[in-house]
Amino acid sequence: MATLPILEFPDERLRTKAVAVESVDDEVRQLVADMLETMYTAPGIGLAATQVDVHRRVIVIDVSEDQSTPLVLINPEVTPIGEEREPMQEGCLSIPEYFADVPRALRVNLKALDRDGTPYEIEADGLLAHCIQHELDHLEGVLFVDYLSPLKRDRVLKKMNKRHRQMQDA
Ligand code: GNR
Ligand code: NI
Repeated sequence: MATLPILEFPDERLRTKAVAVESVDDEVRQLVADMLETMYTAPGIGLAATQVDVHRRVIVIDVSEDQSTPLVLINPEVTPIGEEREPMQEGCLSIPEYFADVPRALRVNLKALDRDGTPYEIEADGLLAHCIQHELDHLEGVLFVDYLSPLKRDRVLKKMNKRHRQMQDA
């Protein structure tokens, strides 16, 4: 296993739309293993392949307290259940040290393939539902700051540019 470098906003590669996985083979399973290690090391509760510059429809999530419950989503299909929306404070490994409230569906239905290529279907709510929608956005090239006002997004951009300058200078 290996940890993979995570792209950071405003890197344009984060805007790439991911393509479906054709077959869940050993190469995809290796990607899943590396993504899980990267997510746990970061640490984060989710990671989309887009964030590690692989533009295929693969996501890993673990919202458990003790990193005990990995969830693998290959070619996910997500449908909101009901009209209820709920704001929740979100962060993103591609936008370090910035958090903001994002309204999303409270409950979702998820259909996906697991790392063996077996289809499954679950209903999710709360943090898991938010995380699933956040990760699905990554596969479409969407970031949570896209939902903020232009003023707030501009502040995030300035903060990230400063961070990247400091990383260059160091
Ligand atoms: O670690 C993460 N925390 C988080 C908190 C609330 C809603 C979504 C997330 S996902 C994020 C990791 C990440 O950037 N995934 O793409
Ligand atoms: Ni993210």
